[in-house]
Amino acid sequence: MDIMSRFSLEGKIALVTGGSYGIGFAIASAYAAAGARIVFNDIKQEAVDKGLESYRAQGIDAKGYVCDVTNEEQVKEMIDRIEEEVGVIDILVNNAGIIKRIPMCEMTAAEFRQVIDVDLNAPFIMSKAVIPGMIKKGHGKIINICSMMSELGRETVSAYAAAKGGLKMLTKNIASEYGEFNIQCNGLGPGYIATPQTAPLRELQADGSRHPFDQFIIAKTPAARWGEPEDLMGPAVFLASEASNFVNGHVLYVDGGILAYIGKQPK
Ligand code: NAP
Ligand code: GCO
Repeated sequence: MDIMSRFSLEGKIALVTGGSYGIGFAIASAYAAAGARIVFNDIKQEAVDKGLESYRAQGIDAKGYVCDVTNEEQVKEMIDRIEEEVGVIDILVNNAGIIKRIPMCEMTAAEFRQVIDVDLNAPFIMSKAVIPGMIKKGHGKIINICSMMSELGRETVSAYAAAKGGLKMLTKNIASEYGEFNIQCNGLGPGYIATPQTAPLRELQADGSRHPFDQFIIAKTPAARWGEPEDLMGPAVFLASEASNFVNGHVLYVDGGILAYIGKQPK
């Protein structure tokens, strides 16, 4: 048996939201290497253009669309355009996300809502838009980018944790409601990954020492390092491929062991 063919994405169309750079870009690059046709969106034309350049530099003929994933009208238009210009989507990665690191009692309701809108409402809007096509096609894969904050809280990230906790349950509900149509919906839960989103947590201090949070994460991670977007490629391909056709409603954590570890004891 050619077991590796079960990991192939040949002939599949994959849409990665917020895929111009960071984790989304790494996942889309891995999907292209596994044979998929890549489509991505970003909120600004310049980000889409930058993303297209980065994909081209890797020899990937991606197609980019400007779309704010929180805007249901824009999402509907984008999906209609993709179906017309590329084809019906087989794989959706709800990757687009924001974070606001503000002590909860100093956060405004508008700021809280903005994070919930991008990190939770948008995956609902995006999934609702692609599921009908997947049902017609007889298969589909939805991968929601969750987080350590789908399981744990920490100071200043109340909105983000609420959104990512909700995203874990939305994942389980989509799996429950649409599993009978051969649609698998799973979460991918990255640990602490070195991307622009976490750059503030890794900034060198004025005295050249590592950021306290950087040192904290190293002590909390058995792998004793930050993750790289590349660490997510294999797990993401698995969840998008036939190899995971009986995996549904699961959140696959790719965290170097953080969730399993109490943390390095002080010397
Ligand atoms: P990032 O570097 O901040 O990239 C986020 C992407 O989402 C950007 O391309 C951004 O576009 C796009 N985006 C934001 N709001 C959008 C909207 N309304 N519509 C369309 N696109 C939008 O983040 P990242 O670190 O790659 O993280 C990607 C995902 O992984 C997020 O869901 C994040 O919560 C999650 N995650 C990250 C980590 C980590 O340690 N980095 C760990 C666990 C989970 P613009 O740049 O144009 O705003
Ligand atoms: C933070 C970080 C984390 C990571 C990621 C961890 O401020 O705690 O940004 O939230 O982004 O979600 O899995």
